[in-house]
Amino acid sequence: MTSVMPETSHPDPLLRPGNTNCAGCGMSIGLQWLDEAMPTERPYLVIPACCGIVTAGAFPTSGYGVPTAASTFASSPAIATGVSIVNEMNGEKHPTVCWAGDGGTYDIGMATISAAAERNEDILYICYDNEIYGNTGGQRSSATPAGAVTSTTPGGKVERKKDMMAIMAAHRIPYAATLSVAHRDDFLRKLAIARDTKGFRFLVMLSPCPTGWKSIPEESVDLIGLAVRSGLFPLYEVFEGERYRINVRPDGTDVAEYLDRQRRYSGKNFDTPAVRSQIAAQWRYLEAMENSFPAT
Ligand SMILES: Cc1ncc(C[n+]2csc(CCOP(=O)(O)OP(=O)(O)O)c2C)c(N)n1
Ligand code: SF4
Repeated sequence: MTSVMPETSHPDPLLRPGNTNCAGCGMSIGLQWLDEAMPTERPYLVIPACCGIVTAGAFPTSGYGVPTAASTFASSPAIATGVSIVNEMNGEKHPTVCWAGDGGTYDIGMATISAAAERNEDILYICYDNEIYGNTGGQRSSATPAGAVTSTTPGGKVERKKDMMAIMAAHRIPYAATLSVAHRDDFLRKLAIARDTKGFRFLVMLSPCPTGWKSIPEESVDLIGLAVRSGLFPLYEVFEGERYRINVRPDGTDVAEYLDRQRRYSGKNFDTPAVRSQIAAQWRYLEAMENSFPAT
């Protein structure tokens, strides 16, 4: 079992104790590892409407121990652009980090993410993808997988999940990668690459959300481990939009082990064989990309 305890020794942690995150929330792990990856030049956060800004709480107190700007849904990469430029003008080395949910990334923030990526702004964009609009009651987003029951898809979502990594790779940004809270070393390694790379970097982590997924909080890390091992959530990196590296391959774990532990997949029309064939198709694509365009 992977240890999720952070090793930061900073006296004021990036994610302060006593915040409002639910038990078993993937954000809590991701934010602590972000802290661990940036012990000296600490990040400046820009966070749109999402659970992550609820975490900050009410002014003048904050759940964050680093400077944090709250933005509208659609504008976090635009605001981060300004923060990053002012940092550079002032000679400051603090990384500018957008921390956003899938609603703010796959849906409502798409225009400004695309614009900032195309300009190759010096921003580290991290999406914690819990596959729903979490803090407003669990509505479907374009990151919600087919078949998942949400408050706006009571019979299970019909459409498939949007492939945000492919979209970001198509912008030919310096670095894009997927993150798993069950793979701590891989997670921290990718954060270090992203920290040390200039330009627009995009990281997306599958973020367990017991509240929306109807799962057991204590199983959050194990769930993500199953998502990776079954091939449902591939861990891989894309450099400059054209060089691929797969980090973990499926080990034969049946995706049913992941699906069966979440009540959001208990809708009567849910089709596990369809998920298995989507996984197989996804892997044919990824293997072809890595074979044709390997990252050396
Ligand atoms: C333009 C706009 N539409 C809707 C809302 C209401 N709203 C605030 S947070 C939120 C859900 C955010 O979902 P996501 O980005 O996935 O983050 P999560 O809540 O899951 O952490 C919504 C719909 C808003 N603030 N602004
Ligand atoms: S609703 Fe989900 S994403 Fe939001 S704080 Fe709770 S567990 Fe985390």
